[in-house]
Amino acid sequence: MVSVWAFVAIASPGIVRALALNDICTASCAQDALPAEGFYPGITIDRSSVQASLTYNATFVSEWYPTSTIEYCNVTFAYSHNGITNDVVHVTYWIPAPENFQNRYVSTGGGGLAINSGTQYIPTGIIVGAVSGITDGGFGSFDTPWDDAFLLANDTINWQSTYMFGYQAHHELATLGKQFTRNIFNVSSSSKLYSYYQGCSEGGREGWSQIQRFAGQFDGAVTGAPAFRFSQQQVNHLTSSVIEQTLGYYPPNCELEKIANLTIAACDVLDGRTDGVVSRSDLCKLTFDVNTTLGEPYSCGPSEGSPSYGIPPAPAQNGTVTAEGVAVASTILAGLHDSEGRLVYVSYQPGATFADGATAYDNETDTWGLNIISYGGEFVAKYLQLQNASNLASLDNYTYDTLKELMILGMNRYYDSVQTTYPDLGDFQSAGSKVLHLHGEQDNSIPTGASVHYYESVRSVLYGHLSYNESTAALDEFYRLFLVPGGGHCSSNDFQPNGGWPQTTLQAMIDWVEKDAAPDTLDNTGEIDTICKWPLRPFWAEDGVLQCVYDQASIDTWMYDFDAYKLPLY
Ligand SMILES: *[C@@H]1O[C@H](CO)[C@@H](O)[C@H](O)[C@H]1NC(C)=O
Ligand SMILES: *[C@@H]1O[C@H](CO)[C@@H](O)[C@H](O)[C@H]1NC(C)=O
Ligand SMILES: *[C@@H]1O[C@H](CO)[C@@H](O)[C@H](O)[C@H]1NC(C)=O
Ligand SMILES: *[C@@H]1O[C@H](CO)[C@@H](O)[C@H](O)[C@H]1NC(C)=O
Ligand SMILES: *[C@@H]1O[C@H](CO)[C@@H](O)[C@H](O)[C@H]1NC(C)=O
Ligand SMILES: *[C@@H]1O[C@H](CO)[C@@H](O)[C@H](O)[C@H]1NC(C)=O
Ligand SMILES: *[C@@H]1O[C@H](CO)[C@@H](O)[C@H](O)[C@H]1NC(C)=O
Ligand SMILES: *[C@@H]1O[C@H](CO)[C@@H](O)[C@H](O)[C@H]1NC(C)=O
Ligand SMILES: *[C@@H]1O[C@H](CO)[C@@H](O)[C@H](O)[C@H]1NC(C)=O
Ligand SMILES: *[C@@H]1O[C@H](CO)[C@@H](O)[C@H](O)[C@H]1NC(C)=O
Ligand SMILES: *[C@@H]1O[C@H](CO)[C@@H](O)[C@H](O)[C@H]1NC(C)=O
Ligand SMILES: [Ca+2]
Repeated sequence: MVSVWAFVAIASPGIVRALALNDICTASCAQDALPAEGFYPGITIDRSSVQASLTYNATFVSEWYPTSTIEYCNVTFAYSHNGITNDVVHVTYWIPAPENFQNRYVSTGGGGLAINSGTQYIPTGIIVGAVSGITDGGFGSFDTPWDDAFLLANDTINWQSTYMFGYQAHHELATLGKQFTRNIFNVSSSSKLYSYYQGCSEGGREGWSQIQRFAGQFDGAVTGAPAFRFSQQQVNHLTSSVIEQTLGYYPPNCELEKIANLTIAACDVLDGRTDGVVSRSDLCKLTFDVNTTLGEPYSCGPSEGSPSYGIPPAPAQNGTVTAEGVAVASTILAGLHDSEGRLVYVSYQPGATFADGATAYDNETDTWGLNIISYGGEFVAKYLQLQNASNLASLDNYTYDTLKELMILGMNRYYDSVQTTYPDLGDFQSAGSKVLHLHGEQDNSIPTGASVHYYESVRSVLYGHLSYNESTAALDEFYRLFLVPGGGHCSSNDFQPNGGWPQTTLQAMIDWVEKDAAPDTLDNTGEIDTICKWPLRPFWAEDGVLQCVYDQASIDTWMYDFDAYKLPLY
């Protein structure tokens, strides 16, 4: 049927009036374009659920795409998996105007424990002339996060939700979305429809879940700061608190912020350019001594706290950096080690703020105490202990070894669903697919080193027999990693605003896939306009010109031997 439509369109170009978006933005048009029954075995689309609505002139502002005013048709429909009762999955596809359609499809991902980001990322597809999709994973609604659906009862995992979140929902979103795109725009099965992915944080992990399993599904994927190595990532959010508890010191938040600020001030210049940006956190790691912050005065105004981190309000604070504060900061920066001194997981780069180390002010006693970051606490309470709770009540008796054991428990339980570290990308490469992986060098929520370590796992699994330079050159053919100077978690960093954030990465990916223009650098916003490709590192020479340099000592600081595990931690 599709090819007949294409034939008609080609055979009578003079007769066919150019279609406008409102010609095709109807529920019945969308219904006609649904993938045929049986197209996706095991899935039944509810053909009566289709809704379509047109939006003109909506302006979207994001660090992930250029500010744009767009028109789009919002099509939503539901499907279910055969044999599962009460199973309803919703997908939304935004459709560009026919004159803007560029033969492309784009899936976009979520963040935190949400499988989609509402309207935050989906415009990126319309901007590049693509049909663009999001899914609700079957968790209830587009606004329902996975953790609301994860337990069927205390002690009973909803495994369907787990595999949907892990990878299945995105596979379905893309498979259905690509066919829907072909049908609505009459792209015959013999013509190429380019397909892409863009997501960051949990959305970055979702992208990798597809790359690792469905080799040719996307021609190009842009994955930012992926929340992969999921069990380590989530439990690691508790590391800073357990360090504070173990060392017996809960620093006022202002003290840790001051240590971060002093680190930025000291390390800024190491990259050759004094711009308030730590572009070389590796040189900072090699040369900066946190002890130098001892005794420095700090002062902060009152804070409102942060509900998403569970942090209560606090009054104005001042004081001087203490030896205990320095010890907490250095222990955090060293990464989690077990009781035998073996490395369990990596920390944030020096210069990143100590978000996980946030403490809670008690206005009754005028003291600072434990604050349990809910990302970590919920993972342990709900996903490991299987209790319907959104956080742990305490960290009593938690040691570094407890954290290691929890990481291993979660890794084993969720290895094939959310862990997402399968390192053999041979099939992805053979399919001709490409990935651009980026990560803020000063991310305070997902360690930058977590991304470098995965790159390193892929490199050694695929090309361990080659020299380092030969193997990174081989990876360059399909997998390129970029660390954003001073970048925060999936965005520019308030503490280093001149660092900016790359805004046109999806376009760079399109140029790579469709024009074979592989990016050696990424364009960036802000004062730093170019981002170097790993393992090259930015350095500004005396003439002020950016060079992307090879620096073995710096590269070595990004190599981790997670010797607390008996098997390789990919
Ligand atoms: C959208 O913006 C264009 C250009 O400014 C304008 O001509 C058009 O009338 C607007 N459409 C609607 C529906 O507002
Ligand atoms: C898209 O359509 C669905 C279904 O009508 C609606 O719930 C949703 O709010 C719409 N989204 C946007 C951004 O228009
Ligand atoms: C978990 O608790 C929330 C509210 O605290 C409740 O809405 C939900 O139904 C509970 N889920 C289960 C599986 O008990
Ligand atoms: C696709 O083909 C059908 C059948 O010829 C036609 O009704 C429809 O307008 C076409 N759509 C586009 C976007 O060209
Ligand atoms: C920092 O100070 C601590 C406590 O005095 C000391 O143990 C440690 O060796 C110092 N670190 C450096 C790099 O001098
Ligand atoms: C510290 O705070 C106290 C009480 O709020 C105030 O009296 C004092 O001036 C402050 N000191 C500095 C150095 O800001
Ligand atoms: C003290 O903190 C509690 C809990 O955050 C809050 O409910 C209360 O209003 C605070 N009291 C004062 C005097 O600020
Ligand atoms: C499930 O576990 C939570 C947290 O431990 C508890 O508050 C709740 O009462 C339990 N629900 C049932 C039905 O036992
Ligand atoms: C912590 O350990 C102590 C001593 O072994 C024990 O009494 C207490 O119940 C433990 N607390 C928790 C929360 O497990
Ligand atoms: C690897 O390549 C870099 C340039 O990218 C070069 O400086 C370095 O010497 C090479 N290393 C080896 C061992 O050839
Ligand atoms: C840290 O630096 C930021 C500016 O980047 C400033 O707003 C903040 O007050 C500083 N914090 C401290 C404790 O000095
Ligand atoms: Ca700098």
